Amino acid sequence: MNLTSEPVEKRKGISPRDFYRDYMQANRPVVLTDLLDGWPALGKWSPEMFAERWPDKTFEIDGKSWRLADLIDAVMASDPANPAPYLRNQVLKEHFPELIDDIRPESGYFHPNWMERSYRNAVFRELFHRGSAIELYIGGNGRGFPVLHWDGYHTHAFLMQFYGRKEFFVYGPEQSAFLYPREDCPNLSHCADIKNVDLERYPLFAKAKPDVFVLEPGETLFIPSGWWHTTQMLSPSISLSCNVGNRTNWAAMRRDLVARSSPLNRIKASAYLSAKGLLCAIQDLLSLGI
Ligand SMILES: O=C(O)CCC(=O)C(=O)O
Ligand SMILES: [Fe+2]
Repeated sequence: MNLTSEPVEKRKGISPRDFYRDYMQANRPVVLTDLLDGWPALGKWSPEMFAERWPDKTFEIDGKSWRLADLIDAVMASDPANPAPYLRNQVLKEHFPELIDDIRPESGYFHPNWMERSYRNAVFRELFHRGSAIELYIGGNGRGFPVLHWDGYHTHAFLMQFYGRKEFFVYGPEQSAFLYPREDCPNLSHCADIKNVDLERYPLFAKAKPDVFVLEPGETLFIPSGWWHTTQMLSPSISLSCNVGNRTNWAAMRRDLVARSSPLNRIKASAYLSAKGLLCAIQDLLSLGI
């Protein structure tokens, strides 16, 4: 098995349709350097903007309550020896509805997204509503995502960088055997902090080879279903994420969602999601010709 990760390409000028075929359907990561061109958020959002407009808004991070102005001070002063807390996975439209006009989530690259369709089943309606929400991340130099993981339920993810620089560590699904997935949550690695792995306990981790690169402001990483990743910020940083499910990853999503249902509901959940997948595929055929 060749485990040297191919470097993630950086591309621009690729149409949504070609992106869908060459990356989403092929389940290959890519950095799109022009997806955010023309989004008002780019060039407008900064740590100072958040501190000035919402100084007293509070967030709970790692059990402690933070005023946004104090958090931004910590983010600006953050360094690897003393990293600031990471405000992450905050649903943008809940916390900052005023900022929705600055983003263009209707971008063709994010569609089709079956999680945004309507669901009669209340459990899946709620799960997909939350699962497809655009999320915000603000953090400082030296801090990163707390755990090596792939995104829950095998969704695809777009990670959009608006301010500052973020380093990514990406491993293909074929490296799972070296990454010690947790038995209770197979999308999280026992080797949460990849820079401090106990190699006596997790010896195969030494064989894992990530592709490492920096996401610059204006760039978007597409991280496909089942690809492992984690991050470290190299400066104060502001990003958004968006998760997508469609024909390209529905079978894997369905398997995960069914496995997570109570044993009594598994057959029902499986039939429901299969039928919904078929319906969504037909809708796509009629409206998009994909
Ligand atoms: O931007 C980051 O720090 C990583 C975010 C991420 O991978 C996630 O929220 O699933
Ligand atoms: Fe992720």
